[in-house]
Amino acid sequence: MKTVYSDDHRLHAAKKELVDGTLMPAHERPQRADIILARVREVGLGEILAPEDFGVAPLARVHDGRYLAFLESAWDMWKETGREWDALPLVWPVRGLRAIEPEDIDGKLSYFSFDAGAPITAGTWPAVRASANVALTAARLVKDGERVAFGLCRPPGHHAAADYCGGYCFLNNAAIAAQWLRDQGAQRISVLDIDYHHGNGTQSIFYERADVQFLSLHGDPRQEYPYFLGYADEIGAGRGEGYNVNYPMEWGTAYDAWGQALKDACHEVASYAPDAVVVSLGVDTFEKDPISQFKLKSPDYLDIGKTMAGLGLPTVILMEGGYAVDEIGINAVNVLTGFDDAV
Ligand code: OKP
Ligand code: ZN
Repeated sequence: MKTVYSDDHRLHAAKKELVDGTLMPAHERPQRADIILARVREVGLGEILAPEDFGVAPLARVHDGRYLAFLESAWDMWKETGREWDALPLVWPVRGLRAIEPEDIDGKLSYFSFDAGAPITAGTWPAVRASANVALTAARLVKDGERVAFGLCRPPGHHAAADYCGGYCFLNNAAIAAQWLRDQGAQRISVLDIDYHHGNGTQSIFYERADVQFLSLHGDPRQEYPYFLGYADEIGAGRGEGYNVNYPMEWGTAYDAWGQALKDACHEVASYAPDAVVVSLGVDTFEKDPISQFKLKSPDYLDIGKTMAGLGLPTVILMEGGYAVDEIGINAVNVLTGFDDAV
């Protein structure tokens, strides 16, 4: 399969991440994409293409205009106040507080985020634009007839909602690709999110819609980030009722149970009969992932690719998480070769 990749991902490199109450090297680092790309080359997966520039219009189909304006201007506003470290919020408008967009940059960072996991740097805006263009270019390859394409997105996107960032995510690449495919004439799209963490952003974007089905396999929100979405009783609302499917699983889940959930999700996709599938691919389900608690092993990723290929549907595979950098290339590319070998 073809891979879409942009070097511009490295314009976003967070200095630190708050882990266990202390500042640590950020898990979501440029090396992640470098290692996946090296593995794509090593196995001879296929052609590697640069993204096309789709402009802001496809982003604005998913994200709020004020949120996009904030992302574009946040670094300059932060810098104007004399600060050089990554821009991060410290306050959130939780229960009983008023959600009014402040004028002050620190207030805006709070208003447009749900955690302190998405630091804005000098290069964040161009990097997230490139990541979305990678997703859109992969979607265009599939729209133009490729059976499958891989968008090596970085930064990831599935925690980003219409108007907030968080969890290393700024623009929701999977949602942008799914919406673009709809706008190009697809009637129904399934977004299958197999990252370890619940895709709260993607779920919230499509929650009341019947034209985009969202399915997510993830750590149970009772135990796991992002905590406040991802329960099994979230089935969609209004016209979207029945088109949101969550598979929360407990810490320690291995491939026997996880693979069963994937098979069930694939049955749900098949009954929905979408024109295309967008996969949010995280390999943080891996047993050695430093921030996650599932127990998948490297060969399991071949089977994941094979299972998804068994749907027989046009498929756009987009990179989300995975933080065991030594094995991230093997695991991510195992999904892709497992898919290719089955078609
Ligand atoms: C992004 B993606 C857990 C802290 C979680 C943020 C995790 C973001 C994951 N102790 N911090 O879904 O891989
Ligand atoms: Zn994740």
